[in-house]
Amino acid sequence: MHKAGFVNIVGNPNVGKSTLMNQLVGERLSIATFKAQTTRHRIMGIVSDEECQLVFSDTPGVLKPNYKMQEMMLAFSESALADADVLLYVTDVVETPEKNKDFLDKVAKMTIPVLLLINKIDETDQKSLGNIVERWHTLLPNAEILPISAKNKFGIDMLLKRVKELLPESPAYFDKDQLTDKPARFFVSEIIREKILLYYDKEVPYSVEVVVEHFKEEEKMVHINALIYVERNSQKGIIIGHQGVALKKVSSEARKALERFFGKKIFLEIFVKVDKDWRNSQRELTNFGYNPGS
Ligand SMILES: Nc1nc2c(ncn2[C@@H]2O[C@H](COP(=O)(O)OP(=O)(O)OP(=O)(O)O)[C@@H](O)[C@H]2O)c(=O)[nH]1
Ligand SMILES: [Mg+2]
Repeated sequence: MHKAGFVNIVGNPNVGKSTLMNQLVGERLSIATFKAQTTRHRIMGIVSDEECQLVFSDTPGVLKPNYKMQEMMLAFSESALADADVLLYVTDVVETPEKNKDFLDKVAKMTIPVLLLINKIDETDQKSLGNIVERWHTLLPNAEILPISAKNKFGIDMLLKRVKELLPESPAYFDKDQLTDKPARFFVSEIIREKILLYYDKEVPYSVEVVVEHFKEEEKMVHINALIYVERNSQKGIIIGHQGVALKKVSSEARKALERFFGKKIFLEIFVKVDKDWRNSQRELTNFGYNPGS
């Protein structure tokens, strides 16, 4: 009997969904930073063996949209409620459970198995954890509750075992050697965006989109040209920095991370361009690959 299914990871921003997905898949597919709203897309990570195929989906943290891009992000999160065979609802030991109640109400009404994962238990003690478990039990009475630490890989093997038990009988959805639904270019832009999230403050990283204009993989080397789009001229100045120092630093960090990702030498060129208010332009969002419906 072969088992396969969609195991979708949802929850509020910054609770550790991407860290968890990377641990479950055993690869650093999804970028994860200390900043909320790091993930903007739905990203699949596929784990296969002889008897089963787990198709994990990492999704953006649930939020109240302020502009069109965030509407797309929320739509990605909601799409993960629609096609899940098993839902992993992630929370952590610091967030308020009542945040984003509408989304939680939808989760409470679901008829598929829901695992409520309380992440970051390395940051709390036994007694507080007991209280958190109790509160969540009232909020999602039908969910199985598992305390984990994604960062320390605590509880992950048990979680994998439980997910496999809950998986429906089904043939595989993807080739057994396929790792993700996204092309190499997507990971290039995400790795560059990760460095931007880490390097710049305030609104700047959130106003950025990274587009890979040229990507050519050779035997020992990958040639990449990327464009960083910002919303305003002032942001372009900040990204480039005095005498180009900031951009140089980001390029160099991104290049190192890309070399780890591809296991090859990377030739990377990055330019910066202004695209006014792209976060509110449906046309630009579609161009940039924000297509939650497809
Ligand atoms: N202490 C601790 N920190 C963790 C744990 N798991 C994740 N984190 C940290 O939490 C922060 C957010 O992690 P992400 O994986 O990016 O969270 P996310 O839910 O994907 O966030 P969004 O994509 O913004 O919704 C990062 O700084 C992680 O290192 C954990 O088990 N313990
Ligand atoms: Mg994330």
